[in-house]
Amino acid sequence: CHGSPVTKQRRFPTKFMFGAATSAYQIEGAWDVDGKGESIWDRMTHMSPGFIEDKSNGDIAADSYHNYKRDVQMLREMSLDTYRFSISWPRILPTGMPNDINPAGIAFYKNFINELLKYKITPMVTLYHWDLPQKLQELGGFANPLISDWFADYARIVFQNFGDRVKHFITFNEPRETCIVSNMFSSFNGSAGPEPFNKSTNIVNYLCAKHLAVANAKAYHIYDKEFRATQKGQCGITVSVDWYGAHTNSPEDKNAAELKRQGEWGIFANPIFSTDGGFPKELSDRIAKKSAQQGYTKSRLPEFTEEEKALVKGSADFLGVNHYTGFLVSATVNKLENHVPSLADDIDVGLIVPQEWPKSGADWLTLTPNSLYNILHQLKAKYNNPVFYITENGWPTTAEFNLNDDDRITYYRAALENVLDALDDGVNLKGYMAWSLMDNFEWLGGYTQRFGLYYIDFQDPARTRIPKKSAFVYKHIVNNRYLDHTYQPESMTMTID
Ligand code: PNW
Repeated sequence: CHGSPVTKQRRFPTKFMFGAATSAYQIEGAWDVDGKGESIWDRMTHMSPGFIEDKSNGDIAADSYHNYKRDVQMLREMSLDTYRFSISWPRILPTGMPNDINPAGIAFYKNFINELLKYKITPMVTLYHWDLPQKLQELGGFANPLISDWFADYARIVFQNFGDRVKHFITFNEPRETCIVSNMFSSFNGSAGPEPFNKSTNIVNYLCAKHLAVANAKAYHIYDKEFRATQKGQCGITVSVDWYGAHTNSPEDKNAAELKRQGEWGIFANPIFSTDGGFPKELSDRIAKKSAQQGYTKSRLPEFTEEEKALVKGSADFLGVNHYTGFLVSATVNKLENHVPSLADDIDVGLIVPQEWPKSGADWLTLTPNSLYNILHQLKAKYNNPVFYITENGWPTTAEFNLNDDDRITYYRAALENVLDALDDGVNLKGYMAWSLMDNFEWLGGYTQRFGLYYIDFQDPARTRIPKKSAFVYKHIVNNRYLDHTYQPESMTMTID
């Protein structure tokens, strides 16, 4: 070969879907307006404000219930193809049950979806993003196996009402956070957690993992049998996947890292996406052994019956991945001192975060080199390359007013470079959604952690949205389908192209 090598400019495919994501409780506000029922997050923040960093709640949040047209305008400003948002179960079914449908709730989402479609923005709808109807929690929530029927009934109502215009449904956002972390976050281990969340971590967590998998499967099969032929859409699930690498090359550390992966995401993805179905074998063996040592007559991890296994296997059209960060895993260093039965104790490994990984405004999140590429690579190999969407990815800053969010820009550029690498590798990745469209109620962090591409002052009654620098950079990437690492916006004035 002669001549100077020409490096081909890598581009995102024209059909690749770029978007942004939010969830109902974090943005909508209007917590008791127009017939909405109470959710567990309404109850918890009202009853136990001390558990929230700034003692705030989502009563008003970004007030998207009243500002949804402005939200759509922001999506248009950034030229985004898609918007991932969630439906509040108690807004459309105030008691959680299908006998009582709130017409104002249905109307709100219809108007909102129509507004998106008017501007050719593809809605991607999450059915459950943690705001369980309080009435269902009082019946045991995810500890009760009937949750799968309650969820299936709710899902049918969502498909019936919105499936003519929504072609991408996500049953659950992050089973790990629903069952393990937010039941409630692991530091509440034992009895110290806030009402009304379930408390016993060692049993409830695993019941939830199973019941949620069955709930997803029932909803999926309803979509498949009753709606797919006419609506022609897809129904998937979103799992949170951090990257876990081995701390050293020792076989012990490599095994520890693999076991950690199975405990963090295999437990939720394996029953649906593996060829064998069921929980990951090594993990269930481990939990059975630990349970026996602890004197239980049965494993704390409830196995699926053969019938359930078959129902759950293959019950998703795509794997949505929320990815933020990574850790190194050790079989010997930083191990737990507290041996209260729990998933963490069952796995029993140590985590290490190297000093040189840049820190964010949240203690759990660092910029971990190549983590997004690494997890896609692992998931592709493990589950035979299903259709993927990155349904969340983002970087938190602190609450102070700063529109020049260069650290967020660095994070997004690194992540999108990983997306291009994954596409080069043949990963079946169809889209990428930034978390989040705007600053919002960050759960236990309240309004102290900001993930938005748009800034919001939560003291301002109008909840004015102001684009951060990252919004301009993201828009430039989306418009050009090209990752320019040096681009700087000329001004901070947004327009719609
Ligand atoms: C996701 N972790 O939650 C949620 O889906 C969003 O609602 C949330 O706002 C966003 O990430 C940012 O936190 C996670 O500790 C919460 O690893 C915690 C973890 C991961 C995801």
